[in-house]
Amino acid sequence: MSESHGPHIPKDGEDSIFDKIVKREIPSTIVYEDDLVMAFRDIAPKAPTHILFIPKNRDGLTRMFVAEERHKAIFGHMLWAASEIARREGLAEGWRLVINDGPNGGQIVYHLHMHILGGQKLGDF
Ligand code: D5M
Repeated sequence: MSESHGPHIPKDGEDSIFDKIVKREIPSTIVYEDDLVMAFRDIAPKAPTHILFIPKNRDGLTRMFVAEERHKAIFGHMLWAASEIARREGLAEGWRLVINDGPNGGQIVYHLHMHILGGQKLGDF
């Protein structure tokens, strides 16, 4: 992450941390990639399997709250990609898909992303 622990909000025209991962300017462990999404292991895993996946083209999607009609297709694709990544990771026993949105949702990186968590029985929340 960046040096600060505050939110990471890319300015207009600037790359987010996750854009830099897409461009391979920041190293990551990529577990899945297609034309539209990229998935990589979370740097601070909260479960034995903790994967983040993102739209490669942020297209204004800093957070879920700002989604527009044109983003419907990428959301559909991301849900399909989640199922594909879960299968590749062998998560047949179950897993969780999480989106942290905005300050109260605990969002740190303002490039829309989904978390896949699994590999153990997850606690209630
Ligand atoms: O969580 C953002 C997540 O992004 C948090 O779990 C850490 C992860 N992170 C931050 N930087 C990196 C890099 N460089 N590689 C992998 N994972 C990273 P959220 O609270 O949903 O915004």
